[in-house]
Amino acid sequence: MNRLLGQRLVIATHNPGKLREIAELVAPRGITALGAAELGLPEPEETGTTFEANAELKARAAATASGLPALADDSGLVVPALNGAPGIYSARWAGAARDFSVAMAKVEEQLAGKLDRRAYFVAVLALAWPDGAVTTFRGEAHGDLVWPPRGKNGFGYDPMFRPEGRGMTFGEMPPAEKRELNHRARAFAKFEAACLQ
Ligand code: ITT
Repeated sequence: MNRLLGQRLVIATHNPGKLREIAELVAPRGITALGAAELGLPEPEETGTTFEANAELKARAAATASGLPALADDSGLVVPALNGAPGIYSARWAGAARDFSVAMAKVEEQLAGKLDRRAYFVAVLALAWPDGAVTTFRGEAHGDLVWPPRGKNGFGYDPMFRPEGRGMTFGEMPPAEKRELNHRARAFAKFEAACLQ
């Protein structure tokens, strides 16, 4: 049942890069996307210990505050050779200034001397309703890390992440090519299959 058709949907993120990507995914579906910042919604503290828990708490907070269905994204870069770091702390590694050149340099510094440069992005989308019901959808994109960072497209860790089988980093790819391959679009495809048919 498509309860979302013709609805307004809050995109419960304060990250402009995510908002742009999610709004582009939602646009063709006849849904009006509203950003959390434009609605003046507060940014909840991410107290969860998993991507799922943090996505749920952000979606719930936005749905409760706005009285509308809300879609939140919790995501991050997982590096197995760093025991999964930065993982759910991916935004926090960039510090209060959200400087991802600093966060990427930190990843590279910790990888020094390690041969295993594999990494993957995770995105968990949570859809919450004002009555408290929540569903989550997970997508992943696997690849490896290059140094120095390359390209100015995308956001966050994109300039150092090269998806499997491609020569270009997400930072070098045109947005349409990142859309075919990325974790957020993969999670969105599951959300679409479950909620927008
Ligand atoms: P909201 O909580 O308001 O959505 P945030 O940036 O704090 O914004 P997260 O806690 O989910 O969101 O942090 C995820 C971080 O992981 C994000 O800041 C990016 O740096 C990184 N990240 C997630 N998806 C990415 C992508 O597609 N490309 C590059 N980096 C990404």
